Amino acid sequence: MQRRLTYTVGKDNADASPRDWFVATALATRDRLVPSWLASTKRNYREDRRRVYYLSLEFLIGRLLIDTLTNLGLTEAMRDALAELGVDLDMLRALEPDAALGNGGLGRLAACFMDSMATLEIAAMGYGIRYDHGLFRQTLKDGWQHEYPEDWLSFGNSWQFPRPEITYDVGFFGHIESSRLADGMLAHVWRPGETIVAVAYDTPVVGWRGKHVNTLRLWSARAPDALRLDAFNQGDHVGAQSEQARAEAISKVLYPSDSTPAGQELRLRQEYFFASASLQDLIRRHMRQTGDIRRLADKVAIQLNDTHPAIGVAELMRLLVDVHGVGWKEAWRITQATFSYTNHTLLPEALETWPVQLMERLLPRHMQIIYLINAMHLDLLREKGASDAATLSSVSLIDERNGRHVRMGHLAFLGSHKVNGVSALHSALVKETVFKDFHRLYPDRIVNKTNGVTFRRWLLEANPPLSRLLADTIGAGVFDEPERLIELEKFADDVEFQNRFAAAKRENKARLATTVFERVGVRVDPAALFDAQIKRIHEYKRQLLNVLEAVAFYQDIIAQPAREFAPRVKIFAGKAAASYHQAKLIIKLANDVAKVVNADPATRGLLKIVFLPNYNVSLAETIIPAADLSEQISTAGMEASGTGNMKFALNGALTIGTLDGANVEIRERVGDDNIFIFGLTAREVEECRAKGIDARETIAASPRLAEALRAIAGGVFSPDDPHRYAQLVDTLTYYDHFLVAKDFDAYWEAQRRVDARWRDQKAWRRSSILNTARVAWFSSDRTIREYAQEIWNVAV
Ligand code: 26W
Repeated sequence: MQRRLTYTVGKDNADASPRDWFVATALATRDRLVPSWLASTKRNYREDRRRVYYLSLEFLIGRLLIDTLTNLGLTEAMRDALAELGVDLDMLRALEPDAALGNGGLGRLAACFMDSMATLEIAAMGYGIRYDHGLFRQTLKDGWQHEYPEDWLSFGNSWQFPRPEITYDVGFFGHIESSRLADGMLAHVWRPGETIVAVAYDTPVVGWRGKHVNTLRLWSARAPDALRLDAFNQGDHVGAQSEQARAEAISKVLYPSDSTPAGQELRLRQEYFFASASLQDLIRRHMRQTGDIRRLADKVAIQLNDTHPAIGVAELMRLLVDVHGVGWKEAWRITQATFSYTNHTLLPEALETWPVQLMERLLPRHMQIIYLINAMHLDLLREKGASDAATLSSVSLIDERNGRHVRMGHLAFLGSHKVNGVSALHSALVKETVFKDFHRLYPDRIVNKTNGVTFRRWLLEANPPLSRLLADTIGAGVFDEPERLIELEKFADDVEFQNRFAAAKRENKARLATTVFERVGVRVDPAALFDAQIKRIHEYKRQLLNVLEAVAFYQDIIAQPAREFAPRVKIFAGKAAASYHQAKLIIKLANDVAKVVNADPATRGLLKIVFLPNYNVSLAETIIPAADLSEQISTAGMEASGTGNMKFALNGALTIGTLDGANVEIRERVGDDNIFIFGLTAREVEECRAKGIDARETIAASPRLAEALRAIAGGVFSPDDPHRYAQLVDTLTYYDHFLVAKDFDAYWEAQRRVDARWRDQKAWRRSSILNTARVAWFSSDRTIREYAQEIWNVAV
C-alpha cells in the first residue's frame, strides 16, 4: 500500500487524501490477485479447457474493494495494515463509486454469475461494454425523480487493465460483393461503409478463496486511428472530429430502460459492436489454441444474456461462412452447438425487434443471413408438415404485422441448442406463451435454470454480524458449503440462539436507521418492523399496492387511537425509467404519502414511510441485512424470477409475496408457515384478464380500499395539487391491468398475518432463522453448476 501510494499515486502520507488512500489500497489489493490471474490464464491454455463466454450488455457490479479482499481472504489483514497507517478501511470502502453498468436484475445476475464461475474454476470470460456512464443517478426533488448523468470513471478505475493492443474492427453500413468460386459456389464479402474500433479493458474477477481468476472484458469504442481516418477525410480535421464523436457514442452510455426496448439505431449499434468484437476475440483465441475453426463448438460455449447479443448468431454465421470459408450447413451446426440463450422476461413490450429497413441499412450482410436462416427454418417446418399459415407466421424470424421487423428472440432461439427461463414457473410459461409454437417443434430445447445469488457478496460481505454468528454456530465452512446452512434448523427454537440472531439483525437495523436519517432526515426506530420493497419501479411490481396498504394502515391507526398496532417502517427504493411517467408518478405518490404520514402525530409513530433515493447495489447491501419483511408482490406470472427475494430470505427476512417467479420455489423450501403468500395465481390472473379488468365492483366490495382511493383521489396527500392522482385512481378503477384492486384485500389480510407473527417475537425469530437455514439452494454456485452440466457441457 505504502509503495503504491508513493510510486503509483505519487503522494506521501502527509498529502494523501482519503481517495488517494483508496486508490493505493485498491491497487495493492489488485496486485495480490494478479499472480493467481496469470496462473489461471496459463492453466486454461495448458489444459486446453472448454471455455464459457457470457455475453451481456449489462454487468451490475457495484463496489469491488471489500468483495476482492473477501474472496482473497485478506480483509482483516488489510484492515490492520491500514489502521497502523491511521486509515480506516470502512471509510475507504464508502469512497468507491458503484460500477452500475446495468439496470436491475438481469445485470446483477450477470455479476453474481461471474463470481460463481470463478469460484467453480470454470474457464469463463464475461464480455460487455465499458460504458463511460452507467445507470443515471436519481435524485428526488419534492418527491419527483430527476435523472443526472453518472460518472463512475471520473477518478479513473483501479480494477481495470486497459489493453490498447487488443482491438478489433467492427463494420457498419456498406454493401456486399459476390464472386463465384472455382467450385461454382458464391462467396460474399461485406464491404462496410464505416468502421469502428473496439478496444479491450480487462477486469479480473476473483473467485472464493482466490483460487481461480477469470476476466471480464469490456469494449470501448474508438474511431479508427488518425492515419486511417485521413484516408477518408483527406485532411478534414473537423470532419474527423465528428467521426470520432460518432464512433465513441457507442460506448458512451448505458440504455436506462429495463423493459421497453429503445428501438434506436444507437442501441442496435451497441449490440452489434460488442457481439462482433467478442466473437472475433474468442475466435482468435480458439484459432491460436486449436488452429481449427470446425472444432469451435467442442471448445466454446456462448451464453446470450437475453436477446441483447442475439445479433451474434448472424455474426458467427458470417464469420464462419464469409471469413473462414465454412459451408453453410456445417456453420449452422457449429452455431447452434455453441450458443445458448436465457430469456428474462415475458412482457410482450420487452421483446426486442428491429425494423428490417434499419437492419438492411446498418448490417446488410446480416440481414441477408437472417433471411437465409429463416428460409431454411421455414423449409424444415414444411418438411415436418407443420406448415399451416398461422404456425409459419408465428415462428417466422420476420414479424410482418405492422412494418416488417426482425424478432431477436426467435433468432436467439433458433441459433441455440438450449433456451432457458430463470425460475420453474417462468420456464413453464415460456413454453406456454412466447415460445409455444417453437416448443411444439423443438420440445427438448427449453429448460429451466432457477436464478441464484452469490452468498459472498450478499451474506458474508453485506452482513458481518450474521456471518460471525453463523461461523460461531455451525462453523466458517458454511461459506464453502452453503448446504450446511441447514444445520441452523436445530437452533430455530433455541432461545439463546434466537436472541443472538435477533441481535445481529438489530445491529444492521441501527446502521440502516443512521443511513435513513442521513439521506432523508427521517428518524426511524430500529425496534419497529422494517418492511422493504427495493427494485426498479414498475407497474407489474406493484409498488402501488404497497402504498395503498400503507394508506389504509394509516387510516386504521388514526381511526382507532386507543388500539395497539405493531410499529412499522416502510422502506422504498428504486429507479424509474426516465420516460416511464406512470412509474415516476408512483414515486411521487409514495413520497407524498410519506410526507403526510411521517408528520402526523396521530400515527403515534406507529408508521413511518421512507423513499431512499438513488437505489444501487451498495444501498441494497445496507437495506437487505436490516430488513424484517421482504415485499415480492408482483402480479403473478409477470416477474420472471426475482433475485432480491433470495437475498432477503438468506438474510433472515420473511417474504410477503405472490406465487410468482422464484417466490414459488422459496416457499417450497422455507415452508408455508415461514412465508406470507397471498393473491391470485398466474392462471387466475389470466382468467381474470379474460373476463375484464374493470375494478369498480371489487372496490365497492372493499370499504378499506375504497376509503384509501378516496383519500388519494381527493388530494389528502397532495393538497398543493388535489387532482394529481385523479387519473391514476381512474385507471386503477376502470382498467386494472395489474390487478392491484383485485389483490388488495388478500394483501391486507396477509399483512395482518405478518403483524400477528411479529407480535410473537419468538415465533418471528424462529421463522426468520428457518428462512436463512433453508435457502442454500439459491446460491448462484448451484445455478452455475447446473448451467455447466446441462447447457455448457463443462466439468465442475
Ligand atoms: C431491451 C430493453 C430491456 C432491457 C432489459 C428489456 C428487458 C430487460 C431485462 C429482461 C429486464 C430484467 O432485468 N429482467 C429481470 O431479470 C432478472 C434476472 O433473471 C429476473 O430475476 C427478473 O425477474 C427480471 O425482471
